[in-house]
Amino acid sequence: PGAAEWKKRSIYQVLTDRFAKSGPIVPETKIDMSSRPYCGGTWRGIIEKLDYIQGMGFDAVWISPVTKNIEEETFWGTAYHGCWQEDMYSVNPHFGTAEDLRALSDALHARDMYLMVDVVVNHMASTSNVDYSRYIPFNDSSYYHPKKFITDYNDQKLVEEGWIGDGKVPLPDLDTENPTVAHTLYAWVDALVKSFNIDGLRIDTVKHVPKEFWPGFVRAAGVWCVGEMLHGDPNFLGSYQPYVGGLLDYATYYPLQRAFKSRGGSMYEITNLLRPHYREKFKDTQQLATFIESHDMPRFPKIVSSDVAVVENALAWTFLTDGIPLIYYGCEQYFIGPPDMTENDDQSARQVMWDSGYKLTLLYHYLALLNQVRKLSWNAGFGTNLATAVHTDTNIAAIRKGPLLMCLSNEGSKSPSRKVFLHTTFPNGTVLVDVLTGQSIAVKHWTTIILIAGEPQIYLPHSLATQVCSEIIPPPPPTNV
Ligand code: ABC
Ligand code: CA
Repeated sequence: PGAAEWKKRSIYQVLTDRFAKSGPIVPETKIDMSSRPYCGGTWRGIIEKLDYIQGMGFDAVWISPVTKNIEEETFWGTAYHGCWQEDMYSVNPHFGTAEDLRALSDALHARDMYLMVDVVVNHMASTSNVDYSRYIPFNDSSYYHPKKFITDYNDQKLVEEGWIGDGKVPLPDLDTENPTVAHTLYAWVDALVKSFNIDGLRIDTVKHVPKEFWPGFVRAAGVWCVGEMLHGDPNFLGSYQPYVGGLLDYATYYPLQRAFKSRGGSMYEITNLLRPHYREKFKDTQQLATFIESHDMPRFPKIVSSDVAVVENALAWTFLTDGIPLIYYGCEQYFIGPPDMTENDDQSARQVMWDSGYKLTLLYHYLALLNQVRKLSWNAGFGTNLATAVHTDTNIAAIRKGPLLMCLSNEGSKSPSRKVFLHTTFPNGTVLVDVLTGQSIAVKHWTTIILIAGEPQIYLPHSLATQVCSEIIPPPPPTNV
């Protein structure tokens, strides 16, 4: 599948090791997470939880890298995240067999869901002494850049040729400028996609490989790819889009946090992202994956706000603007991270999911609703119209996208009711229904909208709103009156 198919979808990201074990849930003694161990999640485990994922309306699942990793226990723990590659032609036995991975692919396809696999081509991984002979297929130092760690992330040549990691776990950097290396990687990805029937790839460390490498790689993959570039600058991010296609939208990630940060956040942070001169930095904003959480950062409730009303507003933005919604497992379980973790600890968002009991929480139903709204409106103009702001102030943003109008607030559940006067851009007399509460408004030249308890409002024209399945509509929010 290509970009056009992926744009209509929404992605649920799991860490394979942490999401689900297969078989009956047996109570276990608390795992000691300090050694960063493999916790036992598998591809079979994911298969058993597809009802849970699909029940939220997701139609694509992103899993951890699948290749065999180094087995050692290092200073930074084990390779449970899958990014420490050793043998690119074998699968990681901790996650299952090649047959299990194929079974996951088949199980997804039987539900019309897509499989997205994380791939790493920038580096392999090692313990302190690098032994090149153990790598498959790049078993000689001549396939790598000389060992030199990246000390300055603003030095682009060093970012491309230097090594990630440190003396304890160096990540030997592949010489992707060497045509033999490049062509071997192209052949590798072609075979990987075909042998597991993969529908899309998440590409690790895109900015660590020269741009020119990527078009050949994406072509060889033959499926839509979304690249990871941990970089908040939209100009830099946008400059890679012609080479990769899809990108994880880190340029939105940081403004979103600032907008929703309790006290002091401004909604101009996000409506600015909808202005033409901002969009021009990107070839196609509909190929940006929009997210509030990832496995590399602490959870949104930890660094931004744990007020559910605020989380709901941020999620509405994720689903109902132009990018492809991307949700990291556990968001719907209100995961915040272990209390003893500091804000820069990348382990804090990697809890095991089975502790949650996979409950059908309010947020679970809310995500299902967002997915449904997006799907229902897609052909009614949502897919072809870009989002535009019709009102912005410090605390409120109202955004129109095709048939949809949403009002977002960053004030939180403790805030008093707020009245806004909007020029909605819908024709006078249009009846819009808030799918969260069922309340309707009739559009006038200036329409009054009342926001209660910091909750988002998501309006659709009456005919579309009535198609939103009522049983997934969460109970109305608590009011302060
Ligand atoms: C382990 C430990 C860490 C320890 C580290 C040395 O070793 O867990 O606690 O600090 C995998 C694992 C990690 C593991 C690493 C290294 O491997 O998941 O747990 O860390 O062994 C991708 C993946 C990530 C994966 C790898 C490696 C790469 O998403 O899960 O990590 O395969 C850089 C890369 C980025 C990479 C990230 C981890 O490191 O560019 O691709 N992610 C600046 C730089 C970024 C840099 C970032 C963090 O710092 O510009 O390039 O990311 O070091 C914004 C700015 C950004 C700035 C951020 C922090 O602030 O705009 O530029 O990012 O405002
Ligand atoms: Ca590199």
